[in-house]
Amino acid sequence: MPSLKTVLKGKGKEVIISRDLPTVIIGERINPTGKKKLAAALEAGDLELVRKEALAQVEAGADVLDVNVGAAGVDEVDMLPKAVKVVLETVDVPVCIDSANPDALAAALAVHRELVPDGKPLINSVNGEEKSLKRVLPLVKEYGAAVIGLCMDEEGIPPTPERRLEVAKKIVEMAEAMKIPREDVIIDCLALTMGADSKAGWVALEAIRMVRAELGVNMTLGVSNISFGLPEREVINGVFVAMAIAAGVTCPIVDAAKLRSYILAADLALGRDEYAMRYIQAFRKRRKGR
Ligand code: THG
Repeated sequence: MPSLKTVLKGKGKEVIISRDLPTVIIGERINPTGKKKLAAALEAGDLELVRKEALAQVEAGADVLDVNVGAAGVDEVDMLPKAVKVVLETVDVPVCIDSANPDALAAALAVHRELVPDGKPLINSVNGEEKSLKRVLPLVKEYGAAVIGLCMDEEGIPPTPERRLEVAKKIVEMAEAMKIPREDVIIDCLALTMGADSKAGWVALEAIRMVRAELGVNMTLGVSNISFGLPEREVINGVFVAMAIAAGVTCPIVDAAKLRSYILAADLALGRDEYAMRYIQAFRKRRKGR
């Protein structure tokens, strides 16, 4: 399968996702999951922490920022567009608009278009359920966005790699039937926590290899999910992100400050960093106090 190119556009920066280019880092930190302070701030309508996290993540090497405001007591239809606006005002990287609520996605996309008329955001996400495909794919089309397709459907998250591939195929086919190009669909094979199921990592990796071989699309993965509840999460996340990249993930969702060095090392080990320039450059900058 040839490597497809997904182009995302923020206010200033264009980011290209492809197996032939360095791995693209989607920063995960604008997300109240496990962050009491951020959850409380969002509940109070305070977006100062969102602004801070946006700046810090770009400084740490994030190429795209995931924006998720899902927490108890937060009206996502109201807050997601506001958070996207703050991020677009603060940094120039593309955004990944993260919500399970299609109305919140639609509201955030409208604000995105207003602020960056020639931009191209990433919608996170659609899944294989009829009602999700029917509601979200028209938004992808209307806004000329790219979209993350989760490998789950009416029956939940398939337990086998083969069935995750089937869901991925269905999403890609439904998108193509609506004239959404295949390169604008990024598949997420889903990393579940290995603390609950020790085969969760393997199932995701095997699904990634199958999707790469059969569909050739770009792939993301919420890497931190894998280590919930386990000790030394950075060890697990660092090893797992390298294995996922080797298997075919091209734009993982991670904490850039913690995982960028592992991702640079993975790209180097896979022959995607000529003369080790990026790896050397990253650590040279760091020594100068960056
Ligand atoms: N796939 C897609 N999108 C996703 C996910 C995915 N979006 C959300 C999530 N999963 C990925 N983002 C996160 C964000 C934070 C954490 C995990 C996944 C996380 N947070 C720390 C915790 O809960 O312990 C917070 C601690 C801190 O850093 O302060 O682990 O799978 N498409």
